[in-house]
Amino acid sequence: MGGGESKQEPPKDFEQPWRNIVWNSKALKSELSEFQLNHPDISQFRILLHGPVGAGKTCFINSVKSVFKGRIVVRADEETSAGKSFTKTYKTYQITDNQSVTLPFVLNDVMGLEDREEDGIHPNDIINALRGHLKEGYKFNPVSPLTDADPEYIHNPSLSDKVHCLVSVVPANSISRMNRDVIQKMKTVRQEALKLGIPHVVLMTKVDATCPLVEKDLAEVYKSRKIKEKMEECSHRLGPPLKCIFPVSNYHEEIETNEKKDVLILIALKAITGFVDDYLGNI
Ligand SMILES: Nc1nc2c(ncn2[C@@H]2O[C@H](COP(=O)(O)OP(=O)(O)OP(=O)(O)O)[C@@H](O)[C@H]2O)c(=O)[nH]1
Ligand SMILES: [Mg+2]
Repeated sequence: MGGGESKQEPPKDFEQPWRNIVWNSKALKSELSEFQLNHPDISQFRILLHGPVGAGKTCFINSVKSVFKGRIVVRADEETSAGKSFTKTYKTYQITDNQSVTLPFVLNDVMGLEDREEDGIHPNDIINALRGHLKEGYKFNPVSPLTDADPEYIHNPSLSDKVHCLVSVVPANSISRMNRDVIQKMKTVRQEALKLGIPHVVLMTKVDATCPLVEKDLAEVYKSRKIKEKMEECSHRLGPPLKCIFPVSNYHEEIETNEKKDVLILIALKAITGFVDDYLGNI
């Protein structure tokens, strides 16, 4: 849709939102904090975020922390300038709410993907993470992914070392321009997740920077044609069906949290939790 990008054209919207959203974060938050895992071996499930450099992976982790704390949290390091991946090590983030209750999931952040072979995380290291072979603090090396000959390699990962949901983080405003090699790397990782039976979700970030309607009012996100087109593009380019794709807008400039951003993030987390529940029920 080359011509669709023209700034002159007024954005078209649907009369009715195509997903029904109740803009109330409170119920979603308690549902998630009270969620009980249906597996005896783990008390928390692991969500792995990957995607191109600057997609908003680290920003999403801080956003999730902010949603549950009810204030802006800046813990995981974000970077404002595009370019080389800012995140360099494998790190697990716990989420706690404002009552200091720990949520039943953890988030893992990895180095970003780049188009050049020798830059960015090697897809084999994302696969290593999926399978539970990476130790906390592992430093990514783009040219040489971890192998089983390495002393750092976890040979017999427990269920809690492994990843229970793969999340691809893709910016809505650059999905069309995303390099074919990056897409290919993401597809390879998706195939591995499917082979392992691990659910795969796409978080489409930066919807605020993609459609003027949405920039003005985030509640318009499911009325915007442009956002739906971008979600369809994610589906075509990466593989997952639309029902596994969730638009979000991260906290990146605000000094307070707001209901609409919270709800979109919580809806994505609720869907992930449901998919993981199904997955754990089957292993
Ligand atoms: N407008 C807007 N900007 C965002 C959003 N999410 C992230 N950003 C900005 O995008 C930039 C990159 O975000 P990061 O979270 O550091 O990206 P990353 O995916 O962790 O990148 P690497 O660690 O370098 O691979 C930051 O300047 C954020 O402020 C969003 O939803 N909307
Ligand atoms: Mg990062």
